[in-house]
Amino acid sequence: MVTFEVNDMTCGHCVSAITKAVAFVDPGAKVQIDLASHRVQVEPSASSADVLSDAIRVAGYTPVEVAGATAPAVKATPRKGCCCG
Ligand SMILES: [Cu+2]
Repeated sequence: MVTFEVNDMTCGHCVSAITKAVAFVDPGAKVQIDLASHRVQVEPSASSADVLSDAIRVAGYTPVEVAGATAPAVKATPRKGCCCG
């Protein structure tokens, strides 16, 4: 399990962009995103943390790898009216 903190991930659009970016480099990866805490957790199937980090960066975000973190079990509530992108 690789965990990133992505502080410029602000809405559902960002979540899907990051999900797609990860799926592009590693289609078999499991992605779990908690928007409220800006955490992206990936269970890679055929990639490394570096590859995933690059993919998120290329999608336009700034991932910071979090070592040994456990994301809280909080449900993400997308905010309305996000003006990102
Ligand atoms: Cu967004």
